[in-house]
Amino acid sequence: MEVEHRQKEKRRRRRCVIVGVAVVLLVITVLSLGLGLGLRREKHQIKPVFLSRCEKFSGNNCQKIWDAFQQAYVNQDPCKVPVEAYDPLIAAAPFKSECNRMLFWSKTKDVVHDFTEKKDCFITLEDTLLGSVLDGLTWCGKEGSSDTFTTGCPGWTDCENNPVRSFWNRASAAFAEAACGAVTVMLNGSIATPFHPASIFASIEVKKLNATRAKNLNVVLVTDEHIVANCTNPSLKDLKKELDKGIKYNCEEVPQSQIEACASNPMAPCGTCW
Ligand code: DVN
Repeated sequence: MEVEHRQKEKRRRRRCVIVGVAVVLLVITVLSLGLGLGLRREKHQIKPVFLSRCEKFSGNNCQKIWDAFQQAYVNQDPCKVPVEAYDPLIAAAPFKSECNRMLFWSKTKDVVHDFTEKKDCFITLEDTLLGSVLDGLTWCGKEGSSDTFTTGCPGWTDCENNPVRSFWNRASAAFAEAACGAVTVMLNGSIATPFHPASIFASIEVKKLNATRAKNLNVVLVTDEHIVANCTNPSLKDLKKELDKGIKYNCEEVPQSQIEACASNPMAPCGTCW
């Protein structure tokens, strides 16, 4: 009886040890998987990308521009970087007023950049020094650290004042403030609300167009075979109403195929694509 009881007790202890070891192993596996999946903030090399993209634009002190960039978010809570944090960066690499050449867009990113890559007629924010240097990148800092991280950063909608979103909001405002002469925007005619109030174009850029510099706003409503919105769309009436008094409004529906064909035709002069 006594012997049987001791053996039972031994077996129970052994089971406890095995379960304990299994739990520890499981915790270690989950933790290392989590770290591998990017839950930890990692230092990656954003600086070489920044500098090499910047050097493609001649006549700039790229190290000075990098320093101005970094000071906006380094050693900060990545959900508490306000748009104003990038004021020194915009001052270090200001946008030029390229009259009649500035092109805005909303929900038409691919068609617009395909067009500006092939034809040297228009300039989007992403064709400028700051826009092209930071296009497609993610970055953030951390309190108590002077490093730049590229993983584990808050996403676009995780918190409003994240370093990436604040940068694009600040840069978009400065780019629109510099807009001059005839300004163009490509909007998407395949969605119900081409001028959406939550977009950067509607919430920031349109509000910064100033009639002392910008004289016209030409809307190019890009359509495909499924036209959902045309120039009579109610959201475009809102756009017209929101413009600074003195800026003339115009809207044209243009098939995407026409824009693509024109972009690919080296003989087509600027300004004849629509
Ligand atoms: O005129 C352009 C240009 O100047 C730019 O800075 O702002 C204007 C375009 O912004 P938009 O009007 O908000 O247009 P979209 O198409 O709604 O959004 C543009 C971009 O902002 C997206 O392509 C996203 O960038 P990404 O992911 O391709 O690097 C980004 N974005 C906007 N809302 C987002 C978002 N990314 C993630 N989540 C969101 N909710």
